[in-house]
Amino acid sequence: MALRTILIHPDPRLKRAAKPVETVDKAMRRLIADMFETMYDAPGVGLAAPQIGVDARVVVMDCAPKDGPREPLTMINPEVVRTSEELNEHEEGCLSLPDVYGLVTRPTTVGVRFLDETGKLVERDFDGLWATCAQHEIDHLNGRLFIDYLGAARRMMITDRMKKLKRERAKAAAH
Ligand code: GNR
Ligand code: NI
Repeated sequence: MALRTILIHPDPRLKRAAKPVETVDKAMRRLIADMFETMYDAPGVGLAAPQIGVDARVVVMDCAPKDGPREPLTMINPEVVRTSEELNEHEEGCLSLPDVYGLVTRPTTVGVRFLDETGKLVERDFDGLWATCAQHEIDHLNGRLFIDYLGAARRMMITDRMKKLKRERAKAAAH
């Protein structure tokens, strides 16, 4: 297993639709293991493959309470098949946007069809943080970040802040 580097916005690899997975093989299970290690280390409640520069429709999540047992969930080629009419506003963050938070309105519950890490087709309903996170991660697979739901002015301010952060990190790494 290996920790992978999480890409920071802006990066063209975060803006592209990711490629569907064709076979769930050993290499895929190794990628999934690396993604969980990277997500728990960060720490975060979800991670999408494009965030580590991998062009594949793969998501890992764990929105279980921090004081309880882990509930790792892998979604390959996920598709939203149902959304509630009821909407819910939730404060979101993103590992590709360090220290940025914003309110995003999304359906309260969603049904998602996906392949699990064994390649089995699964359909599951999500609510609460799981529903918010599942939609946030599927957005990543479609090249969309949560700041795309905010106003243009706010988004530009955040993008400028992230460019500055990346410049400072590159400078620190060179020393
Ligand atoms: O760790 C994360 N927390 C979070 C909080 C509210 C809504 C979505 C998320 S996902 C985020 C990790 C991440 O960036 N996943 O892509
Ligand atoms: Ni994210």
